[in-house]
Amino acid sequence: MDEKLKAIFDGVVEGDNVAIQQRVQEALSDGTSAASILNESLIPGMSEVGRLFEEGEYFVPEMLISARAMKTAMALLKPHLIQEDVKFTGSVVLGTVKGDLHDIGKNLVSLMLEGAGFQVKDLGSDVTPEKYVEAVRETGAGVVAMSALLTTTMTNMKATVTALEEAGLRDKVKIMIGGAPVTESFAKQIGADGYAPDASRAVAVARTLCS
Ligand code: B12
Repeated sequence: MDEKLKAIFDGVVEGDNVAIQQRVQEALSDGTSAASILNESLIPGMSEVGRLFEEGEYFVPEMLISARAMKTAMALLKPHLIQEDVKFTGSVVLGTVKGDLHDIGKNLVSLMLEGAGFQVKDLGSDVTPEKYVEAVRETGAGVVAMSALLTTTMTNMKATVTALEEAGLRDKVKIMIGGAPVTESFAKQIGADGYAPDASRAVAVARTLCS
């Protein structure tokens, strides 16, 4: 791995909020692309944090400080990842499902959708099925996008699909889902219309669902 990218990777793993700002800014001014920083340093850095947690070396506080460093870096990358002058492509209601506080992946999906010209209503994390229903009614969005990082909260994706059906909105919206434990076959199983394994493919799926 390139030295600068490795330093940013280390910044995420160590949760060093000050160093990561400097390192990202330096890499950007040296001409490293925002996409390389994201895909080669930040995302692998969070995967390493997950591995350390799994092995009992890291606990929730360490995960939290790494998440904070990742968010700091993402805020610096945001203007570079969002292209200018993009045409309005569609409207999306997005959130992390009820019981789940993981929002880094969801924020990335939001960023990439906005960058591709989608109007995004971001409901945040721990979003109840009722809140999705309410947001679809308010915005008339064509797509509902849900994120889940816990196997225990994936079931709330199904609960949201059911809530949209019961509210008579299911045939008015397309539903897409994602998050580390989510799969294409799970999407089919719960009656969602689309699945993507990462934020850039989320854009491609949203485009297909809107066309
Ligand atoms: C950071 C982190 C936290 C932080 C979250 C901070 C935040 N603001 O997000 C904190 C400390 C709060 C946390 C808490 C917990 N966590 Co946690 N966490 C993580 C960690 C290390 C990284 C997650 C992350 O941000 N990844 C980086 C992003 C970019 O990736 P991503 O989320 O997968 O998103 C990408 C794709 O999935 C996709 N995507 C995501 N959303 C969507 C949506 C759509 C529509 C689409 C199309 C695509 C898409 O695109 C994204 C970008 O490419 C993971 C480990 C891991 N490897 O995932 C554990 C992990 C998810 N956590 C775990 C656990 C167990 C917990 C806790 C239960 C721990 C505890 N004992 O309290 C709590 C639960 C709290 C709660 N109620 O939610 C487990 C889950 C195990 C499981 N199978 O359910 C993991 C896998 C760690 C592990 N290896 O054991 N966590």
